[in-house]
Amino acid sequence: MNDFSAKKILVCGMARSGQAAALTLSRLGAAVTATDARAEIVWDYDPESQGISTRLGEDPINFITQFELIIISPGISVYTDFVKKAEAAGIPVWGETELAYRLCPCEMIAITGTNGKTTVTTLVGEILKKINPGTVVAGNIGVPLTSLVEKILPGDLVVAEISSFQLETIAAFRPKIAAILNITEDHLDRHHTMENYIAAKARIFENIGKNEICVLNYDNNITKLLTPRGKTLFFSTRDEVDVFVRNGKIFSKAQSKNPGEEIFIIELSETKVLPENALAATAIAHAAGAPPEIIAETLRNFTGVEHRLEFVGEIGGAKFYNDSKATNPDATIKALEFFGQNQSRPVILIAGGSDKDADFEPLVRLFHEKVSYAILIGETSAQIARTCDAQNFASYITVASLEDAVLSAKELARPGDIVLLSPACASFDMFKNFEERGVVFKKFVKK
Ligand code: UMA
Repeated sequence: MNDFSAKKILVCGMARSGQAAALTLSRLGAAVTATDARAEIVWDYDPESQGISTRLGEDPINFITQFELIIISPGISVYTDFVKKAEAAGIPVWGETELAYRLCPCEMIAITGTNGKTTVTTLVGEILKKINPGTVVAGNIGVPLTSLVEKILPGDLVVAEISSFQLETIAAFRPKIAAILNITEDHLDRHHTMENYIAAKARIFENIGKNEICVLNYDNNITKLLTPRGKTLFFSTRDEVDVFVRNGKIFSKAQSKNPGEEIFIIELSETKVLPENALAATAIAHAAGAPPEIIAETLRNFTGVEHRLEFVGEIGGAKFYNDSKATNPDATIKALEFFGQNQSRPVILIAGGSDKDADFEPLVRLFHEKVSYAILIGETSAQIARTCDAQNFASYITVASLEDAVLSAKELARPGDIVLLSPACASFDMFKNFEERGVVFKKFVKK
């Protein structure tokens, strides 16, 4: 179904994705109804003047069967009763990503993974913009792709960050290059089991044929074992696979016409990007046709993304970093390992936030070696504290707010220390999203 004119469509969830989907569908001539569990919505436009009907503050279960197609936002679980009812009635339920894919006139590169997605998507976008100025970066990175599809031309290229929530509701979605950067425990409150989470991620390859490219991390126990239908390219910091490190240098065979030909890309010491992310971006961009010198130049000049190991400022000789985007334990482990490489002194860590059923034990095990003080905040602070007790890590305190955490860190820090906000948890207990948490942290540090 790619012709939406006169179709009765219900768009669920009126935040960024839903508003973009409703507006685009209405412009395409569909009879759109927009719904949200919330009665109060901050609109980017006036729905009425765009011909969009609204049913707010209601459960769509009572009217869902009146529609021919349901579009849901990534924030709505596929286990929700109204979604199940629509499926049982045979009504197609797509995510906003599936809709965007169907409307997108150009080829797409899709990037998923538990961690590193935003950095790698940004990097790949930066590299490919240099060979195709019509490259568009969108998706889970914060810009719903449906909001851009009307302006995209057939010769353009979309580089999309795609989450497991978005992959749960695809149907025909078929990118030209698809990558899974890594899979570690996350979002178990939504997916319930690791098996479901892995299955959702693996759907990025669901419709891929033998001419499409699948990029996978060979260092990750889960992605290493995936066997998609397409041409598979592995990257690894340890093994000499398709894109690999030898003597501190990245080499790629991703474009090799002659079997086994290894192309030198860059010395790892020339870039601030984490090796795993640099390798992933190299594999994807090289497979997409980017020349080695453009990949190297971009990696060399890349200063990072906001809320990801972002340097904020210095107080009394201690350096404060914002890693608010670390919304699961593995992301925080990666941040601690990053500072461990460059810094002999352990870091003062601010962690905790809203609960996603995460297991904090692997993270807390690292504290003895990498953390001098843990300052705990939010809904999960008691759970992390119990894990510290069980692991005999006594150097932690619990505080009531992020502002108190910054003040405590300032008291504890000595010149040369690193203070790192890397929460290992989502932000929804105290903030609208991780972006707001990062912005508030930066504001307190500057204050
Ligand atoms: N809602 C209902 N009924 C429900 C549940 C929710 O009506 O049962 C409504 C809420 O009231 C709200 C809307 O649905 O109005 C929620 O929408 P949303 O959470 O999908 O918000 P968007 O602004 O559209 O953001 C989504 C992604 N959000 C999530 O996946 C939770 C954003 O990723 C993404 O940037 C954006 O689309 C653009 O593509 C955020 C995220 O946290 C950053 N992603 C997770 C992550 O990276 O770990 C997956």
